[in-house]
Amino acid sequence: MKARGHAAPLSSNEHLLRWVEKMRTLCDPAAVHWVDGSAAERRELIAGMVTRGTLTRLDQKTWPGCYLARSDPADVARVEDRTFICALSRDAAGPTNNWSDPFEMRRKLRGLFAGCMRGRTLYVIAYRMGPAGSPMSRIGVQLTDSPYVVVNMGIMARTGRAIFGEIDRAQTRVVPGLHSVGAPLKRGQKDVSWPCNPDKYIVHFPESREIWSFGSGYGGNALLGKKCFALRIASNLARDEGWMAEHMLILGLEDPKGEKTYVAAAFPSACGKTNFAMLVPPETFRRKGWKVWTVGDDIAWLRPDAAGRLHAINPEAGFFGVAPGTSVKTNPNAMAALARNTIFTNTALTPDGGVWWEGMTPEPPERCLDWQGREWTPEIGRATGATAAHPNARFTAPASQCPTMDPDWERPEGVPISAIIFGGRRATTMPLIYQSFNWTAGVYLGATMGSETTAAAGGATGKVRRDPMAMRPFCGYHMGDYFRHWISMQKRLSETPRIFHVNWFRKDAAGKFLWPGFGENMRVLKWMVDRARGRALGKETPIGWVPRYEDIDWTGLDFTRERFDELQAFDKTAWRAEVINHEELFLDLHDRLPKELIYERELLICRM
Ligand code: TSX
Ligand code: MN
Repeated sequence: MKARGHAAPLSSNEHLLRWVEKMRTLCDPAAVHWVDGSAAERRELIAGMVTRGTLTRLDQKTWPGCYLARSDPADVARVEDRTFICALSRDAAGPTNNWSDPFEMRRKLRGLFAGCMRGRTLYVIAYRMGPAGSPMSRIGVQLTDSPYVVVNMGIMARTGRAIFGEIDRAQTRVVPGLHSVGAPLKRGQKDVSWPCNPDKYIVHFPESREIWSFGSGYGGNALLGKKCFALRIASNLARDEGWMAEHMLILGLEDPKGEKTYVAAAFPSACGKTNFAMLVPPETFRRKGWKVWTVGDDIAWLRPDAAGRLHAINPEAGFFGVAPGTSVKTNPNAMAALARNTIFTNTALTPDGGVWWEGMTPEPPERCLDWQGREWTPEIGRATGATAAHPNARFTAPASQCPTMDPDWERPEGVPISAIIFGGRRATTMPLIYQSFNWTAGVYLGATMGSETTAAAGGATGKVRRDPMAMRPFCGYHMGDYFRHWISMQKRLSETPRIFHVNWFRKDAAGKFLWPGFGENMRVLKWMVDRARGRALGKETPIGWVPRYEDIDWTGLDFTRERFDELQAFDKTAWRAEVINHEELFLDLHDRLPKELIYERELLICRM
């Protein structure tokens, strides 16, 4: 074992050393490995996982630096019902979070973690969320017994020796996170390829800024920098410190003059957020000089600068994207990003050592191994309904490999945000695009946004689920207080970003999508930028400002005025039901709901 060379601490921070020692004593691992982030270390970790069957090496000529992991079939997604916000008071967590008494939970966790790493190595990962030298960046330390997590964290965050150096130099307060797959090994016991525990706990202590994660090796449960830190803990930091931690992509729109306008956008799952973040403008736009630049695809940290303009950074360094549906047609930039140095999880494996997933190519391969390693053919798929890839199969790819990465994506001061976009998947009611009258009306719009559930999410399909700011599973405190924080941000800003709502998914009476979506969304984006820069007119409606047909650039697309009117139609009956539905969410939050939102609802009703 080379592990000896990694046993020496890479930090001299007393607090960190004491905490690592305390957790080592609790978890009782066979070895401790301080992650230096070197290429040699990564090679060793990967080689070990290939030997144990955790990773399968893909054909290195066609997929250089790429590997496939197959998870336990019971460890394939985030576990929202096992996710806890352990604030001192139940009320501080609010009705949208699972709450547990922090003292009781600590007792429970001490029991679960006692001896949980026996026979395994405890890895110490220092990671930074955010670019180097940014006052908006934050540091965390994750302890884990999963080498899969170490390698994925190495893609998703900035890790390694340099970050330990930052901890030592700045004596910064770091966010501690303890993670275990919860599968100790007895002496001589053979390991399985994907160890995990049926009993899962994803626990956050917002007051002490701690994360404890037990039993899962998968994505958002195990890569603690992402949902646990950058959203649930960071939303608490942001409220206390006057900034915002949001479930948003960030993109830059460059016009033919070379002027860039940045927008941040929040969508619930299954709306194609990653596709939007990497949008390819239509040919006619590209010829005129329009470009779309990617800053991030999932999380934005937003803060007013000294002049009161909202600036955003992407705290992440990689994409943890849903593979199914990703193709050269739907997202060529993601396909380029994942072509090398990528970890695939729960995709299918083709006979030539490549990966495949539903929607990657028009035709499925003649045969392959499915996400569980079983023989799969299109015939088997048709007969059993089994997909080759798991619907939540993922790629972990370095952001730097995305061809549309903005040259300024790691600018320490962030990028200035001119507009915020909310969206959802709605077959009816919601027009393609409208703009809120002002900041507070925009907060109402974000607070009441909803999306129809798809088969991929599990549960009933086609029902509207309210998902405020796409933060329902990620806000680490009371949703009513979160709305209040949003409203109060106006006071810190000299200029508020314009707020829009989009819906790419409206259907006609025959059940067909009215809007072609994908690159054509550029036309809508351009109107938003024109509005934000005071260059476009709008038309007032009861719900907000909308473009007239002639305000949109239609060159290169055959889209009639009649079709546009159908897409933008304000259906009074449908909106009645919509507003009544808003009340249901408000009832859940009533004791902490800002009165501004109650007034906004009244005004909306009056206008209708
Ligand atoms: O990602 C999507 N976007 C955003 C792209 C920048 N998808 C895929 C969502 C699944 C996660 C979309 N699907 C979009 C969209 O804008 N729109 C649709 C709906 C749609 C699907 C297929 C067609 C049109 C619309 N096909 C044809 O019109 C031929
Ligand atoms: Mn997300």
